[in-house]
Amino acid sequence: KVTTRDQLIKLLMEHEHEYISGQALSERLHISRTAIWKHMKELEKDGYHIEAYPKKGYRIASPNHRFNASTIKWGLQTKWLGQTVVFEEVVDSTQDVAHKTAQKGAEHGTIVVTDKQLKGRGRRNRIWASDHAEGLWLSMILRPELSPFEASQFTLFTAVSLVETLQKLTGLTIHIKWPNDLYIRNRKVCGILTEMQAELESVNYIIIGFGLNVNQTEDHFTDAIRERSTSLSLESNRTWDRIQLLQAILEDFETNYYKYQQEGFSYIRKKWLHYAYKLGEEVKIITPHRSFFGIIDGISADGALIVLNENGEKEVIYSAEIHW
Ligand code: BT5
Repeated sequence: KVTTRDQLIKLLMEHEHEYISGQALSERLHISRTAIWKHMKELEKDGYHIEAYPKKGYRIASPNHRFNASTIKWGLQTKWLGQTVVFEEVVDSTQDVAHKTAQKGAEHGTIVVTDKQLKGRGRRNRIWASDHAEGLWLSMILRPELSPFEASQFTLFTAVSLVETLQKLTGLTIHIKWPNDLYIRNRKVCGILTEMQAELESVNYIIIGFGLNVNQTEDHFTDAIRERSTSLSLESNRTWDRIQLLQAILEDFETNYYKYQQEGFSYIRKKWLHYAYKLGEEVKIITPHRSFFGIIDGISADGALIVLNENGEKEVIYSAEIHW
């Protein structure tokens, strides 16, 4: 249900660069000017910075309004994803908070969001640089009907959903590097980390974390990763409102989730191949057992990587690092 407050926020966001009069707002929303004024006070309390001038009207002063549970939820058009938000300004890792929250019985769709992580992590305990409030660092708690071996498909699904939203919003061209990276040109802009709690047969819950570089400048990246990393801002020469991005990501993810459930992984696979990075090209593949050069041929019906090895034979790879 869209509340008056949601509509008000939407109107203000649409008129981000101009003032909109109390009279105009009151006519559009069918409430009194006093009611508008009260709403503005509430918005301010929850972190929006509103400018108000007697003859001009109202305006949201900074598009990068404060990031917290209520600003994330306001105007969010989802049924379950992100309807419960755990927000902390600083955490070690949203994945750890999400595991604890899930173990306490958090419902499907609960998200854990932060401004800064002190111990953000990637796969195999690699470091995910996120000790500043310029990106989106979050974990989603999902409780799908799933067997453990299907969980890796969720990473690919998340990648596809993220690419679609980000391309739509930013106009940038984004590719997916198997299994869990989003790339713009030759640089990583986002990484996804899927973890789960499972029995032999069934998944109790899965936690999908992603880190998306949004407003970083080059200075935000350490020497070790600067050459290989980028942010939406660096690629588009503008800053992005993290809340608008996050809301769009959650809304699309929820819509795609239904399609994925109805149509199965084949639906995701087709899209994934469309966005795949280095498809048909030679890369270096490092598996736990060996490393070799091969050509990326695609992904299998269950999401494993298919490569053509040195002898031109097809190999199915479940776990590997890809380099070039
Ligand atoms: C990933 O791992 O790419 C998964 C990253 C998931 C991060 C999210 S943030 C919210 C949630 N909470 C967490 O603690 N984690 C998740 P992997 O494929 O292993 O890649 C890690 C590698 O990416 C590092 O070794 C660096 O080379 C590089 N890297 C680290 N920080 C980066 C950044 N901010 N941008 C681009 N590349 C980065």
